[in-house]
Amino acid sequence: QTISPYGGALKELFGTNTNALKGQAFDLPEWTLSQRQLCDVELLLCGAFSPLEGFMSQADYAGVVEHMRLADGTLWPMPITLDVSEAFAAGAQPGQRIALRDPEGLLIAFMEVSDRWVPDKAHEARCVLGSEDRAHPAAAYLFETAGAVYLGGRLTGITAPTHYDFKTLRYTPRQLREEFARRGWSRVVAFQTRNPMHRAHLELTFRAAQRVEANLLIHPVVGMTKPGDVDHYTRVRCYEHALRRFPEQTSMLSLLPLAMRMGGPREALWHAIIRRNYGCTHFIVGRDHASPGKDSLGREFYGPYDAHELLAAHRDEIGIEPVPFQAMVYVEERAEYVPVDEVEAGETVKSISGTELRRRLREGIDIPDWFTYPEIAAELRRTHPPRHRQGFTVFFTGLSGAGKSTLANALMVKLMETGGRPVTLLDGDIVRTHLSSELGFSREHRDLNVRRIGFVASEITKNGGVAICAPIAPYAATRRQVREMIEPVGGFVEVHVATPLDVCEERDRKGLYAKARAGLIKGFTGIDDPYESPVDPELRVDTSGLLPEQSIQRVLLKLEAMGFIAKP
Ligand code: PPS
Repeated sequence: QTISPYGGALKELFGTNTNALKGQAFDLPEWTLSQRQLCDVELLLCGAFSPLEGFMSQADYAGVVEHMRLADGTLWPMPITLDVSEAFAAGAQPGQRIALRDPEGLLIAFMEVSDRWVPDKAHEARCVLGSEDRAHPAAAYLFETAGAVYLGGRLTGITAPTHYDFKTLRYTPRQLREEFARRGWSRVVAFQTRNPMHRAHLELTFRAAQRVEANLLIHPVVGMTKPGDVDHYTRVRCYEHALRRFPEQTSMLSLLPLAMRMGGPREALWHAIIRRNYGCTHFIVGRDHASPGKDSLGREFYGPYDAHELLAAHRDEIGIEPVPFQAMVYVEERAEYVPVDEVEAGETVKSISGTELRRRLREGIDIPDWFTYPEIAAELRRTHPPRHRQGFTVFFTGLSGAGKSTLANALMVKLMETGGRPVTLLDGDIVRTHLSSELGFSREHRDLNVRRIGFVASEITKNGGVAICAPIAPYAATRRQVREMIEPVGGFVEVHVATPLDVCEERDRKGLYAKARAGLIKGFTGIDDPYESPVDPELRVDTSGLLPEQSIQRVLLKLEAMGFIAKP
């Protein structure tokens, strides 16, 4: 016998005769789903969010926000809403049917709009997340990304969102239930994760399965997790390695295309309900479950065991058994992992935090066997090479004539001399010839120009190359945008070429300062257009009293100190 879905029935929402339905889409208002909405729709359509049959009505939403209950009283902790722009909402009044498409334009589902309202986002954030702090990723999404209007209504599915990766590991609730039945598994404990699995996680899941005498489902989230997490491609390869470490035929792996909210205890409750829909009877709740980390004042958003308490309080109602776990730590004397509350006085406890692991990867330092398995460490090293093998961007900024091009050219040559990584020069003139030939020097055009440079540099950096940029880039906000584009994919080194204006003007290699002073060129940087000096660049070089060799030496030393060039 298997566990019933939450609410009694699996609510699969696909329409019958979808070909005929598709023909009805052409004159309907069309909404292109965001990545997060696409995740929600995928899980709504396959029944993972049973008993929901679409995006929440206003009454369901209000009940969920206030006291975690749908209008009919069913416990449900997380709002599942379709946020849209005001402009789109104007044409989507209740009673209207709308078409939901993926970003490529594929028709995913129809929605019969039943409700349209303007949510009180601050209230939602306080009740659901416990905070309005933008350091919480779901609060940031709510205030900065989500549309102003919510639509509610039933869905009729046409096509499940397409995935090209790990197809054989993507079981729907129905498929997973069938697979459990085929294997003869009646008790299954699910492990939720958004991180690579190391020995602590293996020990924890193994103990959990033993404790409740169940088979194990590793059920990692591959939809959207916390920004900065290890990408899911790498993680899934790690999970596949991890799976081979379990006794054969006891465990399986399936991927969950969920968009996490990092909502701590409420999220844990939601995770448990979802796993029941997938046919699991037990659910592991660890320390800091679905934690968003620290708030903007450096305090934890939730207590480490808040999720344990909330699940315990509702265990009968959700019908899936929570399996609470303390953090697992390695005890050196026993050479094994134990829950932290079982450590005895005088024992030596070892652990490696996520931050410390990232540092070790970055600096190419040893990752010990007690922490993880060698094949998992190797997998992580493959996608997280040490800094001296990562891509990076050197972004020179400064006035015209400050020496940016000279430095950029010299740096390129020095890096080519060393070898190892492809180097691309994105000098101001090169870019303005090949990438931005139609642009002038208005604020808008300069911004466009600098953002284009940032985009190209980020692609180069992501692919392990070196991009050397040398625009004036006079505006701090735009430079910050470029940094934000590049830092997630590799190194970003801002070098302020801080040669004073009078020296630049004195040099006047291109005669442009003279023209600007004479009023022949308008809006010239430093003369009648602003240059906002970087406040906190990685390096500042004033080339006035220096030979090019001396200036470039400073840049090279900086790159070495930051780890981007291997020390000899
Ligand atoms: S920006 O602001 O970053 O988009 O500028 P950039 O692409 O680096 O282009 C600067 C070069 O264009 C020439 N030039 C001007 N510079 C500043 N202001 C005005 N109005 C202007 N008109 C033309 C100038 O030669 C700059 O080259 P560099 O190499 O910096 O001297």
